[in-house]
Amino acid sequence: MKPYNHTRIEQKWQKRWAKDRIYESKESAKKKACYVLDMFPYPSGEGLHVGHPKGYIASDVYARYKRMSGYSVLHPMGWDAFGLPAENYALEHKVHPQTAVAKNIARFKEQLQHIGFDYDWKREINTTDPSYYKWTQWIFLQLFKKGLAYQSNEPINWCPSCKTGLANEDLEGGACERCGTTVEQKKIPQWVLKITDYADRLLSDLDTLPWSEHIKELQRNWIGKSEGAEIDFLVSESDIKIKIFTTRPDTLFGATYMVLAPEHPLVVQLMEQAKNKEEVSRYVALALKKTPKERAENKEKTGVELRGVKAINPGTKEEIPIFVADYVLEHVGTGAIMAVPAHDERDFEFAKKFNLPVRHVVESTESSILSNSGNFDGMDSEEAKKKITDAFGVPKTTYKLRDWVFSRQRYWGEPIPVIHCKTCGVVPVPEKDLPVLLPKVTSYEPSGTGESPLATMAKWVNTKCPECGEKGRRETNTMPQWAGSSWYYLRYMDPDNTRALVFSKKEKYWAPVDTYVGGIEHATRHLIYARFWHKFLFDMGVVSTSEPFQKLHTVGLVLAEDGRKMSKRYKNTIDPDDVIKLYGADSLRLYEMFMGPFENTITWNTNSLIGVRRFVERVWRLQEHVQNADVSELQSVLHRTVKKVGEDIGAFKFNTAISTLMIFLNAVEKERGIGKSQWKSFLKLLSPFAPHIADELWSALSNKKSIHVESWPTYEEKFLTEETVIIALQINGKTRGETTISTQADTAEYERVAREALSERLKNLEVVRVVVVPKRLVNIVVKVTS
Ligand code: ANZ
Ligand code: ZN
Repeated sequence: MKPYNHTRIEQKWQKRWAKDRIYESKESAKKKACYVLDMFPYPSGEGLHVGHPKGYIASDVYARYKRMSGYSVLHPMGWDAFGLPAENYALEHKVHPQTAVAKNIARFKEQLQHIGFDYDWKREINTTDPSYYKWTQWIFLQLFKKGLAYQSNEPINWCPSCKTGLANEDLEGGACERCGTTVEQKKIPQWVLKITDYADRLLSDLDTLPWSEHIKELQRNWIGKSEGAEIDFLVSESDIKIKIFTTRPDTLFGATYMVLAPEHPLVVQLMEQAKNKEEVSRYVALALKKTPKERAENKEKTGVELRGVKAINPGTKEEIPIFVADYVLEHVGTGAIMAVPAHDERDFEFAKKFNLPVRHVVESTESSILSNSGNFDGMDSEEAKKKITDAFGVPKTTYKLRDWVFSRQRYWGEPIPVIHCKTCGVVPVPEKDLPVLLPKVTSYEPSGTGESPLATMAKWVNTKCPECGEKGRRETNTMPQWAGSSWYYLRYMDPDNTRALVFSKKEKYWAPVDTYVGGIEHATRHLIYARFWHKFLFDMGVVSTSEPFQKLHTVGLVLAEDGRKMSKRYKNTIDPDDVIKLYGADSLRLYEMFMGPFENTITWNTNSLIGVRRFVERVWRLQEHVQNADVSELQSVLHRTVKKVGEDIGAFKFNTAISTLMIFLNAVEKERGIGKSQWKSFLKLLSPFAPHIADELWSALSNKKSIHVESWPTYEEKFLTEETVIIALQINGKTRGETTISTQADTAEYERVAREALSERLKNLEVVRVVVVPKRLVNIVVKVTS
């Protein structure tokens, strides 16, 4: 037997697989499709550390299992390469982003190839390829034509450090998710996508998805649907109306004051009529200086009354005071509220501080019943919501989800394909002129003025209006990083198509993605954006399913050995290439799948990796003990292993699948031998996890074809029955019979079986104790009567 040389074996098989093209995906009339997808990586300059491939290994194991189970499998890989990180890396290292991206991709690809994945590299995509982003731009044009992409001048989140506008999804607690800088509000012309038009479907279709409740809840909260009413309150002695949004119209009669957000347009107007104009304007100025985060974290409520100005509660017809306070947010509801201190905690705090009346209008008994509410007294609160809305307002549904701010004032992104013309306005670039190429520039530093660096490229910017032929200016903003990743999974189905985004026959074959694997951090951004675009493409008839991804598995982090996140910054990253050199890709793969439940965060442990490597070596040595005839003692455990490993892989329970393989190996070593056909089955079960050694040992059996195109072993029910042993049954040390019992039985089961078998003899005897010798005997000790 040759020594186990993982490097030789792994390089040999990686070459062979590529040469024989065994992983190429084909549409096949005879086979069902199974599309297995990884969230594609951002090719950063740091390369991969051992945490990154955990999800890729899992999807690889699953894809291999599905292929062997008779599916035509699509398991592609590509690069999400536009966006800020690539551009910042390029700026820092003084190379063009395109050069940096090409270099980083080459490095990533090399690392991935060493791990032995079964990707169909013929389908590789790169979001920065013009042949790819042509279709990203095409989707934008369709959105524009359907009125779902519009220009806005509303103030948006602006990161002064990244020098670009950001979407709400790009913030974390009011700060730029990328660099941590507190964002400002800035008025710059923006392109915005009307994702809110899809809010209801994004919400209700969650119920059709077999995703974890946790992820669905994250999305539900992000969309944040509130059902309620809009009610107008009249300002006394005027015809000014203040429109409020409430989820509790049933509490209208308990509204004892009103509050306007400091930014509310009526504040300026009403301030003029107030007796304390100076005070109000000072308060407003102060409030506007606070960051959204500071406002959200406001411990002590602040505010100022518009003295001398009153509103009329349409329910009670009473005059109530109006306040300006920053606990009311400009872009929630209408930016104005009716305050009901008796039933709303925030209002209550405020009312206490400003000494405002608290009026209870809903008494919670068995159900909630109205009081102090005129004609509505005694009514159930659910009914009252409807009745009061009918009488005083209109039903209204609001969402926390905002329209998607879609333009960035940066260089490294897809140009937005429109032309501005003095006469014709905004004119879409004709589809035949796509892609609008991102021009090569020498300086791509962000200008910081709110204009993209592209704006300085006169030659590129100045063009002809496609409609009137007069002078036009190209849009100089680019798309956000999330654009290319919002539809990439479709392109893998048909990556070379020059005439369509995807040929519908291919789309119908592969869609939807069967299993999608990636990080939980994408639960509310990428996964909402992609679902939005997908639904839009569904409405356009481009895709045939209303949801893009069926099963979704989130991968748990791999922490560094020191327990911290792996990061260049902490100098605690481990390069998979180093692990592969020392222990082999098969050991790395097995270890990452064995380290614990897939979705858990787990600390890297080199000793455990070495333990896994020993398992691989034991498998290697087993080839010496293969005999022609099956070892009958192994039949039952083998069939149980086949069943368990298949079921576990299907359920992403890789760690228990591997321990089942380990238990089987123990059984083989105990028997000191394994039959050839049993050995073949075992190698197949091992092959998704350790594809190289499996193929090496498989070919040693004179098999010509790769194990990875073989079929998955099947099990027979009749072998699944548990193993049994025969045990002696004794009373006071004298054998009185025997019986069979499962080898898995515990002491209680032994005792139960023995008492039952000897029940005739034990009649009228007093049992003192029961001695169990597992797999040998049960001795029942009884009181001896003379
Ligand atoms: C009266 C009321 C009585 C309210 C009550 C709640 C409880 P959710 O459910 O989170 O959507 N609200 C409305 N616009 C606001 C704004 N711009 N800034 C801060 N708060 C605002 O919250 C809806 C409730 O939040 C609304 O219903 C309103 O207070 C408040 F017992 O109206 B409610
Ligand atoms: Zn024109």
